[in-house]
Amino acid sequence: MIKPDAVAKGYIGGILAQINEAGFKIVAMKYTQLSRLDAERFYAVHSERPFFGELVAFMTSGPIVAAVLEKDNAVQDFRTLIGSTNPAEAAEGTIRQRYASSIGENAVHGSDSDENAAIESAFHFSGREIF
Ligand code: FUP
Repeated sequence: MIKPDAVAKGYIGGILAQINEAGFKIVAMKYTQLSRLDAERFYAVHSERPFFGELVAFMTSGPIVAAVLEKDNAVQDFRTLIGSTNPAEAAEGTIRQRYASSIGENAVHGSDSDENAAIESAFHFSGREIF
């Protein structure tokens, strides 16, 4: 996902270009906004964390871009491309270093395993929206 902060700041094009240049194929994509229930479900794993309320409020604060990306070693390579969760610790040239402003408003989400990538892909897209 390209998160509401990056969408609001006009970074969709820059982020997608960087994703393309890194060799990812976009096999599904949509511009949408998460409801409160959507965000609570998507981040259910964090429901007991102190930042959960803020995370849900932020993720529902404006539109996002959801996409499914394909590449060899996609999960690991995408996490390298986006950089650390906290942009202050993200490596030079990573998407979060370039476009994120804080650990909460960190521009992009990437799946952390192949299993979660499949779950998160099904969360956003039906089978006939994936090419
Ligand atoms: P990541 O996998 O890098 O997106 O990071 P996490 O799954 O650990 O966290 C998911 C989201 O929770 C982050 F993108 C932002 C939010 N978060 C905070 O707001 N504060 C924290 O201390 C940790 C995470």
